[in-house]
Amino acid sequence: MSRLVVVSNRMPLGSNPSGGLVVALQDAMEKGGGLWIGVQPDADVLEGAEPAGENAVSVPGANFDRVAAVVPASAYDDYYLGYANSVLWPLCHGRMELIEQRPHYRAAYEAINSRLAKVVARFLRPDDILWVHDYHHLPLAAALRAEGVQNAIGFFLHIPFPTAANIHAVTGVEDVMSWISQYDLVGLQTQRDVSSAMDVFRQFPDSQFLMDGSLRFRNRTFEIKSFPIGIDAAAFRDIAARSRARLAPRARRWIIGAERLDYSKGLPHRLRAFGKLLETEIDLQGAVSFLQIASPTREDVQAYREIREELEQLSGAVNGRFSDINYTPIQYLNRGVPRDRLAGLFRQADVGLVTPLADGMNLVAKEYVAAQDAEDPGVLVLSGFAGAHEQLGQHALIANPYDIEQMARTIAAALLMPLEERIERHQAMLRIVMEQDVAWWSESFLNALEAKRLGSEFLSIL
Ligand code: GDG
Repeated sequence: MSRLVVVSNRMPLGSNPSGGLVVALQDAMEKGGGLWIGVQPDADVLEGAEPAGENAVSVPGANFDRVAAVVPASAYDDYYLGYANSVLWPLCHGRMELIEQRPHYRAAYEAINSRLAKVVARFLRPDDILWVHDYHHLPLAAALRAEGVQNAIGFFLHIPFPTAANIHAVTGVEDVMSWISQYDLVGLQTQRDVSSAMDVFRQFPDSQFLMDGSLRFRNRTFEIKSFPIGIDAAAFRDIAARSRARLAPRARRWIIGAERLDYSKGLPHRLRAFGKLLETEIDLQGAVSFLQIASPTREDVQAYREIREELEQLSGAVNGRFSDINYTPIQYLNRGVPRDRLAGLFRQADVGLVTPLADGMNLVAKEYVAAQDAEDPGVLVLSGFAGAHEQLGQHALIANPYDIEQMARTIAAALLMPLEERIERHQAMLRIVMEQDVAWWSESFLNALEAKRLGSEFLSIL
């Protein structure tokens, strides 16, 4: 078993890191003795960090090794808020009008990845397999190859792959293709993303589609496949069942939504649909409330400040119109809540609204399903634009965020659904969420990557 080296922008911190990815990789890391490498702006203090050579610190205290590449804070902002979140994020989510391209963003993005590559290369052993995560690190394999690294390198993109038309919004698109081709295995969330990626490569004469399903771009052969990410479903179900969180008053019907306050999540559309529901279904006034948890994120980016204002205005307008002395239609929280509380709230809510405009997977959809009481489950309302639609779309109620009235009617149908149908749909979804959980996801990816490593080792013996 080779050692697993994971690279992601943020490294799991604390002595008992509990994020989904950490849980998923825990096993693999414990077996081979894992190493996790992240990026750290030099202005932030990392508690317990110890110097680990040039531009790096190590953070002891977890049951795998942790190293952070230390980078100048100003370059970090241009890389993280700039290129990653003002160019790549809107590009991948099809929000072209929000792209803000500046030459120094791109320069910082490449420079930080080169600097990170130097740190990674220093800690790497010849047999390690590397798994790089997300759009912050597209050029990392190219930078590692420039350092002479020949290890198998896998990449997983957590967000949608840009379409063949949209990709041209990014300056230097062939460089991006060439970055991607330096990985051995590229994992995407859905078949739809794989099709987009194939369409993108097909546009370039330097691409060749090989018989075994792999792709050749210039002198590199690699593979692009879908590996839909899952959640730690059994654990989430238990947390939800044990949680003491209560929606009050209990006599009322409850709809829930929870996400980072991101423009990709379709929150304004959802608030409008809820307003439309109360307007058209008069009986529901006073009888149903909507709890929307929207945790703040990337607030230094203009587009995020704007959507926050829009949501405050919209929720205020609906509440102003439909509130009564003992009734608040929308409870809008612009802050996060603890995980066990969130799980308990999911379990109590009659309807879970997951209606993004674009989303790689959307774990909330899966968590809502896992959290339900199987004997009296709530209804998942899902948009076709969430990656989760590929796995759950047959059994959820489908809402189109671009059709407010249709979405309002779908929420009404969810509230009216008889117990038998709720149980049937929930059972089907729960089976998928439990079977294709986060361990299944990481094992499938790592097995495929390991096969690549053994394949190229075999070829080098010949
Ligand atoms: C990216 C992709 C892809 C949300 N509010 C609170 C809270 N959360 C938790 C949820 C869930 C996680 O955050 C959000 O995950 P999502 O998948 O829904 O969305 P992104 O953050 O955009 O994640 C996405 C994912 O990567 C994985 O590949 O699915 O498509 O965009 O776990 O429960 N957690 C707590 N309080 C909150 O208020 N504790």
